[in-house]
Amino acid sequence: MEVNERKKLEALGNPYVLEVVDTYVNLCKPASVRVLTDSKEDTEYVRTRALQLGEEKPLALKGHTVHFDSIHDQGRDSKNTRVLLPKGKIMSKSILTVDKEEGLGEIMQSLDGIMAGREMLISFFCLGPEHSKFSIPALQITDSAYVTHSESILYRFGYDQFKRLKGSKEFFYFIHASGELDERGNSKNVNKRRIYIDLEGERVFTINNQYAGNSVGLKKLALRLAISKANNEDWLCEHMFLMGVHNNGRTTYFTGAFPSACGKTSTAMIPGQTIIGDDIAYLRPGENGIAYGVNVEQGIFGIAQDVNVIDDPVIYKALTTPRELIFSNVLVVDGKPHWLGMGQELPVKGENFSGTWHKGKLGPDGKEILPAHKNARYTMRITELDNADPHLNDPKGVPVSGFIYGGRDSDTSPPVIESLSWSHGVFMAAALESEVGFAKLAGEGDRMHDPMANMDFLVVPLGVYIKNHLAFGKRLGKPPRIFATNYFLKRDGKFVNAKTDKKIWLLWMEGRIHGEYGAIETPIGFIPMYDDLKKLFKDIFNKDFTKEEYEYAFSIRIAKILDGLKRIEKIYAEEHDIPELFHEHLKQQRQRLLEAQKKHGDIISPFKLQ
Ligand code: SPV
Ligand code: MN
Repeated sequence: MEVNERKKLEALGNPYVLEVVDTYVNLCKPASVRVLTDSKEDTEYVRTRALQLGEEKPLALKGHTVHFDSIHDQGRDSKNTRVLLPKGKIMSKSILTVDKEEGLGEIMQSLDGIMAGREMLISFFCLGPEHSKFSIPALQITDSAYVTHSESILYRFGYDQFKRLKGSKEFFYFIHASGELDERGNSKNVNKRRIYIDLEGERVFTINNQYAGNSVGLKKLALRLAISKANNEDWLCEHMFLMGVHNNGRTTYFTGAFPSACGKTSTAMIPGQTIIGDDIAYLRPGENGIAYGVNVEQGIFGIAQDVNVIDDPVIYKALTTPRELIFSNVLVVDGKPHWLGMGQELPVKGENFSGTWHKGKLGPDGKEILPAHKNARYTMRITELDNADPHLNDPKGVPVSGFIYGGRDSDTSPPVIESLSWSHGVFMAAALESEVGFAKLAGEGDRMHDPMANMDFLVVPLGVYIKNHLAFGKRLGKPPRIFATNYFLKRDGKFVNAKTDKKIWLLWMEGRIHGEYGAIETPIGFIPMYDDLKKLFKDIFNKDFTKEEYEYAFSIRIAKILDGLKRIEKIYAEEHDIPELFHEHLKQQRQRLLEAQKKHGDIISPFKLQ
C-alpha cells in the first residue's frame, strides 16, 4: 500500500480498521489499494474510476450514468445468501445457513488472490445520521468502483465518524469482490456467487456478483447485521420506508414495510407528502415513550418500472433532469435511458443487460428478453428530491406514529385495515403474505409468507424477532398504530383501485391517529366507514366513491381469511419458541371469524358490521 494511502488509514487511530484492511489486502492481493476519505477529491476519483473501468457509462443528461449487471445477476441471490452458523446454534427453518467453520474456510479460499490485477477501494460510511445514537459506522472493501460510487450516493460519509469511534471495534465491515469478469465487465462465475454473513464478527463476505442488492454492503447486507444487533439490544431494524404525512397543518410520521414491488417507494412518494427514506429504518424507543426512527440511508435504489409522469411525478422529474444518478439495467439508445412503463413507446433496439438488444431477442431460457429488466433501477440522493423531508438527517430521528404493512393480494384483504392493538398488529405483520411479483424466483402469483416484509433478511429465529417486536411496543407509552394495506385487490381480473388511491388510505390512517375518524370493528381489525372515505375521495380527487365500490373493497371474505390462517398456522407450527401471544391472537382471530361467519355468512358486507 502506498504511504499516502496508509496515512489516511492511520489517521483514523483505529487498530481494528488497520487489522481488517491488512488481512484482506494480504488475502485478496490487489494490484493497488486506494483509501477514500470524505473529501471531494476522493469522491470524484470513484466517479471517474467507475467510468474508466467501464462499470458505468455516461448518459446524455449531466451526471447520469448507466451500469449493467449480467443477465444472470439481476436480483438478490437468496439461495446463496447464508448465515454462518456456529455449531450448536439454531435458526428458523426458512433462514439459510452454512456451518460457520466450513463457510469461512470456503470463503477465505475463494478470496485468495481474487483481486489480482485490480484496485481495492476502501471506504467509510455511516449507517443512519452522523452524531446520533442510531449511527453505525461501516467499512466497505471492494474492487468495484460502481459499488463505492453507489454507496457515496446512498449513504452518509463516515470517515469522520470512524475517527469519532476512538479506536473502538464497534463497526460493520463488508468484503466484496466481483471475481473474474467477462468481456462486458460482468462477474463470470455467477454459479460461485456467495454471500456469507458472520453475525458475531459483524461482517459480510460477498463474491462473484455485481447487482447492488448482493454487492453493496451497506444495503441488504448491513440490514441483516443490524437486524441481529437490534434483536440483541432493544430496538428494531426494519425493511421500512419513513415518510411525513402532511394534513391539516400537521406532520405525522409513518414507516411502512412492503415486499419488493408492492408499492413501497411509491407510497413514500405520494404527492404532497415528504420522504425520509424508502427502504430501511432503524427505530428506537424515545425517553418520552414514543418510537423514533431514522433512515439508514440518504439515497434511493428504486425500481424504474412504472415510474411515469402520472403515477410517480416526483421521481419521474428527478429521473429526467440533470443530477448525479446511476441507472441500472435499463435500455439505452443514444445516451437516453428507457424503462418499462415509462409512459412512452420503447425503442426496438439498443443496449441493455443482455448486451446489444433488439426486439425478439431470446434469452438463455428461450424466452424473449424484455427491452429493460423489470428490476431495472435508479440510484440517487433523497436531498435531490423536491419532497425531501427537512428532518432527513436529524440525529434525534423523527417520532413515528404509524406502521404500515403492505402485501400483494388480489382476492382477500381490504385496501386498508387497522389492527386492534399493538400486539394484534405484530400478529398481523407476522402473518403477512404476498403474491409473488417479478422480483423473486418463485412462480408469479404464488403466495409467500413474508413476516414484516423482512423474511429475506431475517438472520435471527422468527420467534426472537416477534418477541422483540412485542417487547418494543410494550416499552412505549404510546406505540405506533399498526395498519395493513393492499393496493392489489381485483374484481373480474381488474384492479379495483387506481394507483393514486393510496393517498386516500394514507390520509385515513393519519386521521385515525389523530382521532378524527371512527371505524368499524371487524373480526380482523378496524376498517374505514363509508362516509369518511366518500368525503376523502371527493375532497382529494373530486371523485364519487360509490357505496358499491366500498362494499366490494371492504367486504370481509371469511373463508379466504380462514384459509390464510391455516397456512400461517402450519408455518409457525414448525418454528421454535414463538411467543404464546402470537398463538393467542391467531386463536382469537379464528374464533371471531367463525362466529361472524355463523351470523352473517361467508362474505360479509361492511354495512352489516356497522
Ligand atoms: C428490495 O428488493 O427490497 C430492494 C432492492 O430494496 S435490493 O437491494 O435488491 O434488495
Ligand atoms: Mn428493499
